[in-house]
Amino acid sequence: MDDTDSYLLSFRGYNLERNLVDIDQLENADDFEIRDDDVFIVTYPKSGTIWTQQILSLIYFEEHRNKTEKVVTIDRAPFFEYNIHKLDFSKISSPRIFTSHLPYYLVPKGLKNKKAKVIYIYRNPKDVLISYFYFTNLMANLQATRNLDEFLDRFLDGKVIGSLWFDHIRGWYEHKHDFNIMFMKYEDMKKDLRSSVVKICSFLEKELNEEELDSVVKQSTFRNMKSDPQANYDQIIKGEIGTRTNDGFFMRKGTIGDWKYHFTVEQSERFDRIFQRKMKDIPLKFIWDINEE
Ligand code: PPS
Repeated sequence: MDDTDSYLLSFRGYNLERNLVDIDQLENADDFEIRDDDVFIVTYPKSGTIWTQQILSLIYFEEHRNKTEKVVTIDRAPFFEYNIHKLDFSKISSPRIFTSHLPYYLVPKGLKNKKAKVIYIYRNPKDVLISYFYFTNLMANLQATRNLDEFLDRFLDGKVIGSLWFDHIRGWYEHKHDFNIMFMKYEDMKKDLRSSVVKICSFLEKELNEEELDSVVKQSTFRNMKSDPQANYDQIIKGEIGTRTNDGFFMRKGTIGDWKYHFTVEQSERFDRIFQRKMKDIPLKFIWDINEE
C-alpha cells in the first residue's frame, strides 16, 4: 500500500480503518462467545447499515421505540470490529445486536452454530460507490479523492474500507449455508419499508402489534432518521471522529439510482462490464432504478 492508504489496515487480506479498529477483537474473533440469540447485521459499507441498526434497535428495544431511554443506535447495535465506545460485549444483556462490515471468514466461528442470526443487507453497487465517494470526501479520517474517476479506480481496486465489494458479497453468498442468514436489498426496504420490517421481524421471530410496527416504520424513514440525533450518527461523525466540512451528512440522500446523476456513460459501461463478469454466477437480484420492479 502507498502513503495515501495509511488509514487502511490490511488484516488477512481485508481492509479496515486503522485508527478505529479493535485489533484484539479481530484477532480473537474465533474465541468470541456467540449466544444463540445474537444477531449480526452484516453489510459492505454504505449499503444500509445505520438504517438496519435503527430498525433492529426499534424492533428489539421498547425504550428505543418509545424514546424513554436515550441511547444512540451505535451503542444499541455496536460494530463488532469497531468498538468505538469500548463496550464490554460480554456484559451486554441478551438479545445482543452486533453490526459488522467483515467478510464471512473473519466473523466469529460461533456464528456457524446457525442459531445466532445474520442479516446481510446489500445495495446496488453503483449507488454504494456514489455514497462512498461522498463519505470518504466528508470524513477527516478517510482518504479523499478529487473526482469520481479517481474514486472509481480505488473502489474497483478494493482500496477502501471493506476491500472489494465483489469479494464481500460473493463470499457471504457462497457461504450462506454455513450461517443462519437472510439477505435483504436496500432497495426493497426503500420501496416498501413496512413489508421489509415485517420480513425482518419474521426472521428474528419477533412479534410486534400493528401500533409497534407503525412506530418502527415511522422512526426508520430517511426523513425521520435524518432529524433524530439518536439515529443519524451526526454526533459521532462530527463530534467524535471529525469531518472535513460541516455541511455534509451521514444521512445524505437515501435514494435509489443517484448514480445516474454522477456516472458518465463511459464510467457506467466500464462498471457494467466488470459487474457482469464478476457477478455472472451469483443469482442475487439488483435494483438500479427506482422504477424497476
Ligand atoms: S456505513 O458508513 O457503512 O455505516 O454507511 P451505511 O449506513 O451502510 O450507508 C449509508 C447510506 O444509507 C443511507 N440511509 C438510508 N437510506 C434510506 N432510508 C434510510 N432510513 C436510510 N438511512 C441511511 C444513507 O443516506 C447513505 O446513503 P446515501 O446514498 O449516501 O444517501
